Amino acid sequence: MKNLESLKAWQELSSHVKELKNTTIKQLFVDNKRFSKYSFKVENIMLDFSKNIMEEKTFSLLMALAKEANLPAKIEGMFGGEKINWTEKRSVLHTAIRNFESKPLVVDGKDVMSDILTVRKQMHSFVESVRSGEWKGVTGNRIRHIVNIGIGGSDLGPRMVCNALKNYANDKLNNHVCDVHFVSNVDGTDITETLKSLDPQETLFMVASKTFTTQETMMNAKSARAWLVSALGKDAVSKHFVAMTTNIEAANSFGIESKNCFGFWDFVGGRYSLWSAIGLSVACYIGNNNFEQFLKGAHAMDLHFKNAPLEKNMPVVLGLLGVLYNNFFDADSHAVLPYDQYLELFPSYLQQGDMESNGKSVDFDGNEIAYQTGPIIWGRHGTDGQHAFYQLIHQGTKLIPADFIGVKESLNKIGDHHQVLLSHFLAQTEALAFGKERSVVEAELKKEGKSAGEISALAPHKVFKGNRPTNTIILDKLTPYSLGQLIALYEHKIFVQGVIWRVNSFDQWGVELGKVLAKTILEELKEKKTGNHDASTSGLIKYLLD
Ligand code: G6Q
Repeated sequence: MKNLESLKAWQELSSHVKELKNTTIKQLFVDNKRFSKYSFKVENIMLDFSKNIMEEKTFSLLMALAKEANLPAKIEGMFGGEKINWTEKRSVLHTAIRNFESKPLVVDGKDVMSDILTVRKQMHSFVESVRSGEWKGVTGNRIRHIVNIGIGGSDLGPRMVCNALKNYANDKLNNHVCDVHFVSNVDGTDITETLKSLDPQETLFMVASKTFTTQETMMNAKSARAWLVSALGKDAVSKHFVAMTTNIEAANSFGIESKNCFGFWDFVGGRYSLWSAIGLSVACYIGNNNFEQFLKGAHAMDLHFKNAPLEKNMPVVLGLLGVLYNNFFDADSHAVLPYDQYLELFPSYLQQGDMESNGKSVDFDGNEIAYQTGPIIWGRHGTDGQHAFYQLIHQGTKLIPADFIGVKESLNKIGDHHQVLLSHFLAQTEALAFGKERSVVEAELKKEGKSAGEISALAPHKVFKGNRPTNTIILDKLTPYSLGQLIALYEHKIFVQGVIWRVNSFDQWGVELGKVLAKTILEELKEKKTGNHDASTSGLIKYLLD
């Protein structure tokens, strides 16, 4: 197989971008059809990608790159259950767990859809019994608090979604049926602070762990069990603990009965598992109907990704634009800026989704990669981000492509809040793209009555060069369905980029080494020994032990 940099489209892009760098977004907007050319809708999500440093030729070369990289066949392969996670010999089927077509999907001679539907039903009746109050704690109380204990993929997704869908967690009386809490960090403060306000009689722990061996999760689960047992006795465990795991045996040994274990499978990667049993806390919080809508939204995006032509395929377009800046404009990072308070955790969720997937430096064939792969993902919800780091995006020396995500209709209509929020949402991408020229700055300063000396001293500081690329993504409204679409959109964007960069987006070997070294250090800390390390690590161990 040819390497990426020897592909025709890659080489053409490379020489084309040299010329493109002399063009600005402002110049490109001389074409007054640019918005209609470079924006489209998928159901209730609109993407405007016109404010990019991209000519028609750039766009067609990006599409050619996708074809030359065999993207359409790779998409088919993922949906069809091919073992595209080849370092772990696994299919990648998070799309199957949100599939609502009644067709079998055979993997290794087995129809995975029937297992998926069995767990979906099990989750459904469990959620019903918790939310109706039929599920009782050991003292006969109903459950008012759910504590999800998990980390990484078993935490970030459900945590972000519960936060984003708070508005859908209420019953008819406008009360939360049950509240949800998340404990992830091995730092004892996390569990201690969470449990402080909870009544064990009304608390249900959900141990979310694919492997049921993760140190942080097991430690937190054991501390939670000790807390519960000290208040309500040993028999309470079966009524106050459930597990979401592929390792039912380990959950049983912990004291959780099989009927209270919700299974999933190796073909669901941790950071893609929120649609599976790992989403149980979400389903309990927002109810079955909303959870089903959430899955259906993701499924709709799956169908779009699978069937839409590349040019009108939202994950494909976003993915390729990311490649353009990452590989041809030397952009190291990509900002995700949601203008909706409910999406405040979206950037940190996406950090794992993207960086753990594409933060790789070895290709399909095990060769060291010479080009850039996954960017640094970061961001914060607007307008808070504006008052924090936007200065650097506007006037710093780094090119930071950004996605602005907003909603047309607010879920909280108070006075003019939403209009003000939208005004900032729109103004920022306008300012980033078009900037403010020196002549305009000088004219303004003159009008303010500044002297010639003052004008020439101040003007350079007030100039905005512009030409900062952005995508604008607008949801009609934040609903379980549209959130499902949005998350799936980014999941597929990550996949597209992984295909172009020729990396396995579905393994995460890079998190292993630190875990292994920590085991040795833990023993040393317990035995008060400095062990055999480099001078710095030994010095630090000694410092902490003294
Ligand atoms: C995600 C990773 C990782 C994983 C956690 C928790 O893709 O695999 O973040 O989700 O390490 O693992 P367990 O669910 O097995 O506890």
